[in-house]
Amino acid sequence: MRATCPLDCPDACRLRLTFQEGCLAKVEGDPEHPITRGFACAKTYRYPERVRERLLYPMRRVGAKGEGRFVRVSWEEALDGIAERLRAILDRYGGEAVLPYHYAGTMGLVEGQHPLAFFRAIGASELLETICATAGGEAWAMTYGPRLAPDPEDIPENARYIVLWGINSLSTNSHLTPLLKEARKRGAKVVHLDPYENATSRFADWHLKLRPGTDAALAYAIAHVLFREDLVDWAYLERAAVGLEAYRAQAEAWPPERASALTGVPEEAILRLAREMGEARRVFLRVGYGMTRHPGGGNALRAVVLLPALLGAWRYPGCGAMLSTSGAFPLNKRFLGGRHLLEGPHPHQGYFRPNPKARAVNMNQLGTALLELDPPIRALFVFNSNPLVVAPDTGRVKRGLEREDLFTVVLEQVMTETARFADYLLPATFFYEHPDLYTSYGHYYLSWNEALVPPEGEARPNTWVFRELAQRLGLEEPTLYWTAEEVARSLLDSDHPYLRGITFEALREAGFLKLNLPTPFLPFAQGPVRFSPPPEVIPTLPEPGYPLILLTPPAHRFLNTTYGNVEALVEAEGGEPRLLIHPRDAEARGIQDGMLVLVRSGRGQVVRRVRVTEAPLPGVVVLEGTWWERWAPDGKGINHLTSERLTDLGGGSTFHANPVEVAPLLGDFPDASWA
Ligand SMILES: Nc1nc2c(c(=O)[nH]1)N[C@H]1C(S)=C(S)[C@@H](COP(=O)(O)OP(=O)(O)OC[C@H]3O[C@@H](n4cnc5c(=O)[nH]c(N)nc54)[C@H](O)[C@@H]3O)O[C@H]1N2
Ligand SMILES: Nc1nc2c(c(=O)[nH]1)N[C@H]1C(S)=C(S)[C@@H](COP(=O)(O)OP(=O)(O)OC[C@H]3O[C@@H](n4cnc5c(=O)[nH]c(N)nc54)[C@H](O)[C@@H]3O)O[C@H]1N2
Ligand code: SF4
Ligand SMILES: [Mo]
Repeated sequence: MRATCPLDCPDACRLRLTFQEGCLAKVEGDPEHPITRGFACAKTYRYPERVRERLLYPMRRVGAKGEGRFVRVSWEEALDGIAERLRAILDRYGGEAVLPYHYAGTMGLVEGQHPLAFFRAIGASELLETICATAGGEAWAMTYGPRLAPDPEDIPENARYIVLWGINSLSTNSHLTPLLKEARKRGAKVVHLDPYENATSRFADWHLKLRPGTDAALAYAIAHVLFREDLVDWAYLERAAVGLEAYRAQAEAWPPERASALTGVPEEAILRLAREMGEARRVFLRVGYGMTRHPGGGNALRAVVLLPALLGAWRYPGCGAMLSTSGAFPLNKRFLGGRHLLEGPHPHQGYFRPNPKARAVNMNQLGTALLELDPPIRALFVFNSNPLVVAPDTGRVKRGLEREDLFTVVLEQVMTETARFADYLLPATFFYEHPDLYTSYGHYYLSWNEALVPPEGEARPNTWVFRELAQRLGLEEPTLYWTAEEVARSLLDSDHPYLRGITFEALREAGFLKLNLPTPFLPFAQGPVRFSPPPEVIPTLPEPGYPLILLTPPAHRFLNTTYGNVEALVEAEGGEPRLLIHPRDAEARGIQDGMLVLVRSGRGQVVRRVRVTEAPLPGVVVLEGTWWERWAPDGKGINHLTSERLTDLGGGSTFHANPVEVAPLLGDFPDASWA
């Protein structure tokens, strides 16, 4: 039986699933899917082990918040209890006292987005979904408009120079790798730009290490050389570029020697990179969200993705820049998650009402929202997310979740560290137990999953829970009660040529279908490409007392915190989170390989074991993976160190912009109250 992997990963793989007595026994990649090509990833082969840890019944808290003591209750009791408490809060304080906190535990549009219809129908506070992609998204929108990219399937035949910039694609976009290998066989060179050496650097023909947050300066220096040596494609720029003059003036100000001093990249390397790109022209640039997780991340991304435009790379199939392919899916999202309810004004819809002007809460500032918002958040619904561990500034998030007057409902598949704070904890289904529609942000296939087996225990889909609650509150909004199929039919209700022939029936029959893209697919071959306003250079700087910059990128074998409880994967990642530090920085602090150290930021401190390695640049320390708290020597996750600071564009997260200091841990572990 087949289904699409629901995880937040650009690959959106098609999987072959084997069940034994109704239980998932084996997961493999579908050989018939042109991107999946018959292999899953190191993580998803272990999905059956993840399932063994699942929650099976609704539960009510009996211990203190966070303690994790619950009793089993019936669904009736849980839903009645939640509805009663919610009604009291809505009556007394109104909809804005309620906040949904959700992200991409599943990328399925039905179980991921449609639950929002419930919150919009009661006029809840809106959550701004900014934790991952909005800085990049906004930067892309300013520069190119729709989030389109070359078709990855065109890369091998056409791309002659491949630049992987701020992305560890061998770990985070692993189905790009076979395409890169094929391109390389045909003569393409692969270059990686990243502040530390990782799997992708080792795969690449050439790795350039640059200081975090200095990408815009490096991009300008490349542009400087391209203009100076007349390697730009004037014919393309004349028809496609908007606002080139102001940009060119900025590039003038960044000769390689100046950029070298800021970025740490040797001048000769900048010259060589610019010349090689300029001579190749058929450049495929894969940018990740890595460089966007900085105070100047939006501007950095804009500066970098303009480079293929200077070269006219968009004229060739498989060439140009790829941030995401998501903008190609022309779905009709008007009713998804009750978006239409935000359009207002609304006729009376029963007792509780939508509120198009409901206040918005940036999900990167959950701690502050729970501790300081006025009027306060009184009910929090968490689903498809693990905020205690993934949101910045865990100290504040934890204090928020500990509030006795906060009513917290968590819908989860497993007992996460967030789930332990729930007043009611509700067991969610897995992707093969509920139907759903999937797009992708790394390729152009749309897919549909059937429910392949009945849910185990008493697990239920998110949408089922919100339907039940809606009924108990007497809500009348019809989209709340739509089945998955009705949601999917509404999404596919579009005349866009990319969706021609893709009916619900056809998609259900085939499982996955490629969008009807024009061939050859040449987005932005005619522009417009907006060079103005010229991107700003906003470097990430250390702070007094915190001279090192900590990066916290993904681990190869976890997907955010998903899989972080699967022992085999935890073991393969080394059993505990480790801080990578350069020998020069280690020596200056009397730190030796394998020691425990205290890592401090302006937010808090954690204890970690170090690995002394030349992988990071001096001045940069790296901790791969958003590990569950329980694996850390001090039981504290890495986001105790990160901040709620937002990016320049899109209100995004700044997970790679952490000024810290590191010192050997002397004596006992620090008291938790210090932090
Ligand atoms: N195995 C695995 N795969 C995943 C995930 C996972 O957790 N594990 N997460 C998924 C999700 S939700 C996402 S959003 C994507 C994220 O995947 P990516 O798009 O790859 O983004 P990041 O992993 O955040 O950053 C990638 C790289 O950026 C580097 N970096 C940090 N700061 C800078 C900088 O200033 N400049 C440059 N040039 N590089 C910098 C980091 O060192 C890191 O190697 O991956 C998805 N895929
Ligand atoms: N320091 C640091 N922090 C980071 C990052 C980083 O690089 N560094 N990365 C950030 C990024 S890019 C992202 S995208 C976020 C990700 O943050 P999250 O979206 O919170 O991702 P996960 O940690 O994987 O948690 C998803 C949860 O959803 C649950 N889930 C899955 N499917 C379903 C379902 O159908 N129903 C319900 N109810 N639950 C389900 C899973 O069991 C899992 O516990 O983390 C961010 N946090
Ligand atoms: S996590 Fe990504 S690479 Fe792994 S199976 Fe899922 S979609 Fe494919
Ligand atoms: Mo993400």
